[in-house]
Amino acid sequence: MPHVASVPLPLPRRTHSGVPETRWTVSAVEALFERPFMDLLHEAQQIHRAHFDPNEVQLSTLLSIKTGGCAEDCGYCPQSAHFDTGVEASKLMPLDEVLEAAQNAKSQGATRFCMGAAWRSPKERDMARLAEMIQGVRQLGLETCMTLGMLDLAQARQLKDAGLDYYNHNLDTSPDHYGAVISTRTYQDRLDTLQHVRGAGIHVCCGGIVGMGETRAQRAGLIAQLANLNPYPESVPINNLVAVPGTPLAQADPIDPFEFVRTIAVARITMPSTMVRLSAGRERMDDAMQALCFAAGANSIFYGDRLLTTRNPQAERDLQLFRRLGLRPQGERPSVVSEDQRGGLSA
Ligand code: SAM
Ligand code: DTB
Ligand code: SF4
Repeated sequence: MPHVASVPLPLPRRTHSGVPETRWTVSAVEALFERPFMDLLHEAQQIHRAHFDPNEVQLSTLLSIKTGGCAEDCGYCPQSAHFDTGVEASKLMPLDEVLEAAQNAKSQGATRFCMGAAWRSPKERDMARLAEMIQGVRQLGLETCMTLGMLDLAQARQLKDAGLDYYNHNLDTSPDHYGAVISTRTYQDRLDTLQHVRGAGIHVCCGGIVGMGETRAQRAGLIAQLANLNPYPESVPINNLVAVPGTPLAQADPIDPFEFVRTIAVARITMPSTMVRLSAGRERMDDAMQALCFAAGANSIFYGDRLLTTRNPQAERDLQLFRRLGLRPQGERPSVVSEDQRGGLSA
């Protein structure tokens, strides 16, 4: 008989989508983390298959539209003005440069374009240009995402009116680890922004970072927070800390790779229909670890040679990995394996 470790039952809860959702206690999420690795992956893979094509991966490309000089003190971030990381501050990028980058992302196969700004929150004077960026990127046929810091409801509505599809705003870590990482904005500030984004009818992209010296219970605390958002986010980026010299977290101990894979699996199990994005930190992951992340239920990546200020795997390396694993970028039709791809398979 298959062995299933006993996990405290999640509590049923109200839903507004018609699909029953579950409320997760931190201890129930922690119990998932503690399951034998193979059992955990098996369950995550089953849930993944019930909701998605397991061989399809969604590709989002990032662009930093306003870099560095940020007033916040997020301890992981190379763009904070509080730390000396060598990142130079720049002004908001002109529209034509943004659209050129978006066109390149599309040509490389991305379906979503995520524009990030190193701001505490956007200023009124920037809103018109941000709206033009959203409209222009949409006209190219890409989904639009922005991450600009805190938003009030009026700002969220302005972005929605311009056509914004997704807004990324991360909880980053658990409430009880948060104070060790950031002091200039509160956890509640983040929850408020998420509510404004939801309230304006924009899809929510919200996740966090692991490898910031948190405990397993704190990783479980982050996932429980995300899974208990009602409804839970449409996209959940799971970042592995990119330890940048000059930031307070530069010397953080890297997380055990299997613990990272577990975090992906637990996100998949607790948020069955979300896009779980294998996010920052892939540059230091080998192909086998990334394959395990896809097996654990990740079905999206940041695609393109740069994240915001740090490196990401080259697009060609990702496509090669997809060929070896038989994964398909979302939006590409399933096809017979070509000669070219066979080359990749046998490489
Ligand atoms: N300034 C905006 C904000 O913080 O909301 C948007 C950009 S900010 C860079 C977006 C997210 O990137 C952060 O919330 C954090 O989760 C992630 N991030 C930033 N630096 C990172 C790093 N060194 N490693 C992993 N993730 C990072
Ligand atoms: C997210 O969760 N990760 C992305 C995106 N949302 C904006 C950012 C990762 C940034 C990594 C450090 C850098 O390149 O500056
Ligand atoms: Fe600023 Fe965002 Fe970096 Fe925090 S994560 S310092 S808000 S750019």
